[in-house]
Amino acid sequence: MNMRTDYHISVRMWNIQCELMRMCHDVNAYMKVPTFNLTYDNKIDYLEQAMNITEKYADSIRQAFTKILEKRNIVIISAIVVFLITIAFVIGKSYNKNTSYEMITKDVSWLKVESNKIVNNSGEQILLKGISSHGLEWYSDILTENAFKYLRKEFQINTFRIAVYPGENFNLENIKSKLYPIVDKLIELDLYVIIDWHTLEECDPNVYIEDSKMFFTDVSKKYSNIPNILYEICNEPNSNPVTWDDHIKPYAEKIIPIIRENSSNSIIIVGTPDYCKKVNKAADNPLEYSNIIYSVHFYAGTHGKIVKDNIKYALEKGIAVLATEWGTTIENGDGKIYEESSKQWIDFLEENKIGYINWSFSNKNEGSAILTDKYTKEKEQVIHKYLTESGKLVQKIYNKGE
Ligand code: IDC
Repeated sequence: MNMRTDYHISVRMWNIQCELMRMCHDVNAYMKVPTFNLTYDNKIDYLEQAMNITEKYADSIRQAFTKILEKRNIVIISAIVVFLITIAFVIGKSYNKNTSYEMITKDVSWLKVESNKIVNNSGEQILLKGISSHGLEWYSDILTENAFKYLRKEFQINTFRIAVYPGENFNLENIKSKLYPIVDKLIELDLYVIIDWHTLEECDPNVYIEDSKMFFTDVSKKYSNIPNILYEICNEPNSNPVTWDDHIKPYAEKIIPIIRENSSNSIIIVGTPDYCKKVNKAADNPLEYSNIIYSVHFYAGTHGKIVKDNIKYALEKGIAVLATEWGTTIENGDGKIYEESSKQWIDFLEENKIGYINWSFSNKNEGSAILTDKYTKEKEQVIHKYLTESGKLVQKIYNKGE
């Protein structure tokens, strides 16, 4: 080994020891490793001492570095968590800016009728609580995703009903192009959807039965085996001589198999005589199919004890009942609202575990509409400012006064 090499090794050792000392100094706070001052003159002494120190404290130093590393990991993990929370907050803010109304996810499952109860696939009794559209033909533009999110959050609905009016001007393709995007949105939002064939003025649902067959064939094919969808095959059969036994039941027996062929498990809702006030008539001669619900309708300013008694009778006979339409006004859907009677009705239905769907989510200038006629879909971010008296009452009742 010549002088040059010797010198070179010394310098390398010197560098290594310096590095070790620096590290010792770094961990000093943990380990209380002795430190000492270094001058050029005492470098040989220092080297020796440094070696001794390094050996002596080797284990302690290792542990100390592990601690530093752990500490650093905690710092890094904390930083990542803070970063993610910040990102989530920023995204949440911008999401809220766009939609205003947070989406709450609830479980939709296949519903089943067991005697007079509607149960989910865990066997729990389910109460369908919702709002109905006005005619899809005229009021489809306000049926927007944000409006549904709003109703879901602020009215606590789990169901939305869409009314499709048959009639001379009925156009299947046109209706499907309006209906499907709306139903798709409702499914995405985890809501139950009642597709309502809104018979009314024709009194007897058999009048437009051919259109009804085509409509339900296509819709049940499109939503074959989707648990969200419930089919309401006739809104309000009415007037003399339209009866359950001779008109409504035979009509139902033609439509139900069409739907069941495409979607065997779906719930089918059938209207009852006299604008759905006589659910007792269906109870006396029920359909021989499973998963059938019979509909009852009431308007708080007009109907009371008689309709409630018909409901009790039907439940006692063991059929399932759903109020697929109720209004806060008298039965013409207009004029003032009846707060007390509305509350009593909903209490009665809740006690009997019967679901209820309010008429209607529209901006038509009439007492039963939920929105004022100043509302347009462009106002969906501030929809709450356009609630009518009826809308406010329904919201209060649906939120149980909260
Ligand atoms: C009403 C609408 C109203 C429309 C009228 C006739 O609110 O704008 O002019 O129908 O088409 C029902 C019916 C439902 C009625 C509602 C209120 O199912 O279509 O809507 N009502 O009259 N049964 C009892 C009351």
